Amino acid sequence: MNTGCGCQSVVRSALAACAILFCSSANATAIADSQADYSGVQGQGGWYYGFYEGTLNPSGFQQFPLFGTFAPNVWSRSANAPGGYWTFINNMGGHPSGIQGASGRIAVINWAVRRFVFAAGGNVVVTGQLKKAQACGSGVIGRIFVNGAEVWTQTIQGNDLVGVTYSLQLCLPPGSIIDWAIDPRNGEETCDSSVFDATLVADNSAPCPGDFTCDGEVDDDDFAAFDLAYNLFDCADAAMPPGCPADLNNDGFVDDADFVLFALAYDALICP
Ligand SMILES: [Ca+2]
Ligand SMILES: [Ca+2]
Repeated sequence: MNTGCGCQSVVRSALAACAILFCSSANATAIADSQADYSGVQGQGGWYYGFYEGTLNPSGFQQFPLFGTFAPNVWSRSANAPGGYWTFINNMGGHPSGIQGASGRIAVINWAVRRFVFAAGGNVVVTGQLKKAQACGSGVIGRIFVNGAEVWTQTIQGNDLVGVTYSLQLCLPPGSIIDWAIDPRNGEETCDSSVFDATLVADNSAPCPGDFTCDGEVDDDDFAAFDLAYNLFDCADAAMPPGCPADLNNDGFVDDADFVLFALAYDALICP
């Protein structure tokens, strides 16, 4: 990014001060939690449950038709029986399908997918874990896609019950789609039950917190978003966008102190 302009230095200083004085001590505001929000209703809380087949990327996403049929509180394509699919998603993670057709299941590659549609958008930190739920098999590959692009991937060995954690700082335009996909790894589905979860938290200490639309500029569309939040004032207001992104100093309210920070960024226009 271009950082040659003096006014941008002022903005950076102001934002750095925010980070030191306020943001680091403020409570992070949760936007979504894959475990706490999990339900038997597609789209509830912005979450969807499904799989990829054929087109192994977000454009191939299909929703699961069944809840509670494979096992209690589990999304799936079929019952847990010969002639069905191994593919499922539960509250913790899921299971893909592969070409072994183990135990009489249909031999086809499915990546099991949990999807979050972030209607409001904004700066977020996404954290979670990926690990095996059974110590056997050839392992899985976890993949995270944001608006169609893969942003994170990790191979987990078959016996790895510890796995890895991840943390991604993202600026997500309104309506962004995040997918957490479990790939059976080389099409081999044996023992692929895995944990793959996620929590989204508002990140008001992001490099360009005034850019609510995440297009790299703080301009009129961001001003409109700020104005809406300023009129609502209280971050606890039910109408406030999740995470209260316009609360630039993280004190729980969108007021004149935030406007001062926003105006600096608006004057600079281009994100640092
Ligand atoms: Ca913008
Ligand atoms: Ca504030």
